[in-house]
Amino acid sequence: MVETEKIKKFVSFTDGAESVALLCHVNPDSDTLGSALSLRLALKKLGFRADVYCEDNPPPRLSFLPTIDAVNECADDKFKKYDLVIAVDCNDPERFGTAGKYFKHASRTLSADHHKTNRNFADYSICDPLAGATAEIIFKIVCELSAKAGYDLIDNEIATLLFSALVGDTGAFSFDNTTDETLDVAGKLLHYGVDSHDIIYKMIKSQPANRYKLKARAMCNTRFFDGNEIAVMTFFKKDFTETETSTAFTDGIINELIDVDSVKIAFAVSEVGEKYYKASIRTKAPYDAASVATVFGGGGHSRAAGCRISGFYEDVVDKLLKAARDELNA
Ligand SMILES: [Mn+2]
Repeated sequence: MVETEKIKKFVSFTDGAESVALLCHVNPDSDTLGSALSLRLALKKLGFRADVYCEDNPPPRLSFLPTIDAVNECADDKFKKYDLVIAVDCNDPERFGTAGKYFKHASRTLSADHHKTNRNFADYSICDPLAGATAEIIFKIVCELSAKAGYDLIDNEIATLLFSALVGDTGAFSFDNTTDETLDVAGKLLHYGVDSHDIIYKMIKSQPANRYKLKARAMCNTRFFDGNEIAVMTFFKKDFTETETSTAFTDGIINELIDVDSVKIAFAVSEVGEKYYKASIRTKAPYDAASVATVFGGGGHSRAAGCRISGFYEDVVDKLLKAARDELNA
């Protein structure tokens, strides 16, 4: 849990600022988007210019998020030098991708994050690896902004954005990163009329037909190793092409693989370029997904992490298997 003093110090960095850029990570998920967009709304209520940037456009399945169209809406403006840049849910400046240009030009920089691999790259950072989502920290920041303003800034849109972020990062409160604190924040957000059932249905359950077809292919492509303790599912280029999908559609499919009883470490490998692959990693406790990802320069959380690897497909799988075996035997 983040100490109140740290939240107060974080908020004090907004004093004297007029313009704020909020930066999301590449391949944005509901946590980075919901956190940035909710903070944007709160800051706008207080009279700031507040803009959200992300290298990639939000995935279609998150199009229901309130104010999602605000992402990159100022990307064509000449305005680049913000008084303050806040990185949201990013463990490393590399995660900004092209949006990093705003970070470089900023007078002051802040970071709010929950990755234990956070590299402490901003002028002031709050990183709580025990937070289920960065949105838990953003909720406290908005509460502190409210206390300073003398009225409650949170409304249904802000609450919906934060709640969606919690749902995404905790698998609708089912992963082991869900704490009493997570549920406490979620409960408070419900007071603002958040439609929790609708959000969980849209984020976890409903899917377009082409994602279902992509999932079916990935399941057929799954290989099990070491007495079914390690498993690798693969999304090849042709799977994306033939189902008219993209890597944005793979989100969450790997969770079905780590839910197989015997599987301790699961990989979802996506072919993203010529001899270039993106790997998502899921583990069951006590095996650490982030330490597997770190072998390849990636990062993430204890149970969920990711990395990128170049090479021939079979070599990539061999490298992942070696890293997984090292983790199982560590
Ligand atoms: Mn997150």
